[in-house]
Amino acid sequence: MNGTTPESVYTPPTVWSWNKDNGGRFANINRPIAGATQDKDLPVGKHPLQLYSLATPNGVKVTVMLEELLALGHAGAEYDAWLIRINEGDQFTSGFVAVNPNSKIPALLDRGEPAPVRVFESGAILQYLAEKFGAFLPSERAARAECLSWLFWQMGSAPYLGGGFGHFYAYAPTKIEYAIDRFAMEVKRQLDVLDRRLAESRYLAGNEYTIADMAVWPWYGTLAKGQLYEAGVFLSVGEYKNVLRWTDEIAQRPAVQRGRMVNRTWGQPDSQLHERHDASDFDTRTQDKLATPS
Ligand SMILES: N[C@@H](CCC(=O)N[C@@H](CS)C(=O)NCC(=O)O)C(=O)O
Repeated sequence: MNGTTPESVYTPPTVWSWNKDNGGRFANINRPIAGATQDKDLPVGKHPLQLYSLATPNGVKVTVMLEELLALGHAGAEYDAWLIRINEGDQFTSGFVAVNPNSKIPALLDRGEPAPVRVFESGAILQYLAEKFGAFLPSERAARAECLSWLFWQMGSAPYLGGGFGHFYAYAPTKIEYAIDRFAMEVKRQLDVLDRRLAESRYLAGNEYTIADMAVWPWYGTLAKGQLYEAGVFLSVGEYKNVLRWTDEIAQRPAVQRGRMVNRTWGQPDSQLHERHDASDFDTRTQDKLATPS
C-alpha cells in the first residue's frame, strides 16, 4: 500500500457515528437514515406513466426504454418525465419517498392501472414496462432467463463500478490505493465478462436487443467510450473491442439518442431536455433552454 502514510491509517471506533462533514462530494445528501425530510407532493402530468428521474446511467435506462416502446408504436408508453435534482435533495420529499422508499432515482408511477402502481429500482422498472407492453423481454423460457440473467448481472455489478471504482477513483477526498486497486480490478473483470459475451452474441441476451442491453449500455458503454469518471486511459478501455462494437451500435438507435437527453441537466445545451411531457419537446428543447436560463 504505497499510497498510505502512517497519518492516514484509520482505526475504527467501537461504535460508528455520523460525521456530517467528512469531505465527501455527496456529504450534503448522504445520511445514515431513510425517510422524508420535507413535506412536498410530486407533480403529476397528463400521461398515465409518471417518471421521476435524472439522466444518470440508472435514469437513462428507463427513458431509453420508454422511447423505444414509443418508437415501436406503443402509444400507451407516453410519459411525463419530471426532474429530480438529487444534489438538491428532491429525492427526500414526502412525495418521492412514497414512490420510492429508497430515495433514489429512477422512480415510476403508473396511473394507468385500476390503482396506481409504484415501481422503483431501475431493473424492476425495465421488467415492469417490458411485461406491461410485451416488448424487449423474450417470452420463450430460455431466452427470457438469459435476458433476466444479464439484467440482474447489471444490477448486481454496477455498484462495484459506481459506488466502488467511481467513488474512490473520482470522488473520494483522498486517493486510497487499496480501494482504487480493488475496484479497478473488479471493473476490468466485469468489462471482460461483457467482452467475452459480446464476442459470441450480437446483443447480451442473443440476437435481439432487450432490456438487458438497455440496463448495461448506459454504464458499461459509457465506460468503454472513456466517458465515465475520465477513466478510459486508466482502465485501458480500448481493449474491449466487442463492448465497443456493441456500444456504438446501440448509440445509433434514435430512441437511445432521445432517451439519453431526458432529465439531463449537464453537457451541451442541445443534449439536454430537463423535462419531457410530449414527443414534440425534443424539437423545442433548444428554444426552451434559451427562454429558461438555468
Ligand atoms: N439500484 C438503484 C440505484 C439508483 C441510484 O443509485 N440512483 C442514484 C443516482 S444514479 C440516486 O438517486 N442517488 C441519490 C442519493 O443517493 O441520495 C437503481 O438501479 O434504481
